[in-house]
Amino acid sequence: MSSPVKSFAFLDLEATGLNHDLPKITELCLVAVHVSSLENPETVISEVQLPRVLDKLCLCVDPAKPITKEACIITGLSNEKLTNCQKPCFDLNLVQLVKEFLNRQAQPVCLVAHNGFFYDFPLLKAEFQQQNEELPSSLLCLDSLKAFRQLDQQDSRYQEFPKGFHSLPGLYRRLFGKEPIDSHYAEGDVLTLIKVFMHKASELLEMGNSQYKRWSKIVPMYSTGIASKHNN
Ligand code: DCM
Ligand code: MG
Ligand code: MG
Repeated sequence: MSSPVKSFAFLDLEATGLNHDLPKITELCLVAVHVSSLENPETVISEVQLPRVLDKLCLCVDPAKPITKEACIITGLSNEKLTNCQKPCFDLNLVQLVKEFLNRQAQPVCLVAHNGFFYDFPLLKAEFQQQNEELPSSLLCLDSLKAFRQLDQQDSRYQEFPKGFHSLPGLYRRLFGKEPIDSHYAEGDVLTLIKVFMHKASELLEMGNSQYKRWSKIVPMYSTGIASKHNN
């Protein structure tokens, strides 16, 4: 069965904290890959290589909100560093960049993020909403955490999964027998995600339509104005 999706745009966001912190984005990375690169991956000594043709967008963002201590430690991004480097906030220019980046890809495009249905997509949608902006409703979304979990549930070798079994570092360690590089850096997490996705690409692509959600069905993590009201 040929894939209805022509491009996969792998996404990772770093932010000021977790859902209950009403986070604001501190870093965004999108890496777009054509479906043909996933269907016919290049290998060197039987190791799957990242596609040669990929588009990358990676940007730091001033969140205009305090970054929690935990987020600061794991991402290495502090309010001070982002201010010193004069990074702009999540503004209309960034909205335009993301839109144009996705427009350049062969259509239809599917965003892929690990735990995306719970964290990255609702957060991105909340940021867009604060700019009174939207992504095209035809855009598709896939949560690789949900997809990997579903694949393993069909595998009779597994009865139940230990904690962290389907986390991004957990999957990477299991598939590659080593630690992922640059965890909690948006680009590092995206490249790790592409590598684990490529490892199971044929199975993941075969799961097909049941895995995709339309962007229009994603509910923003919080409504406009709430995160900035809690700034202090
Ligand atoms: N995050 C957090 N505390 C954690 C894990 C994540 O505050 N223990 C927040 C900050 C990260 C964001 O989630 O920037 C995205 O996580 P990840 O780096 O796993 O993509
Ligand atoms: Mg992430
Ligand atoms: Mg990350």
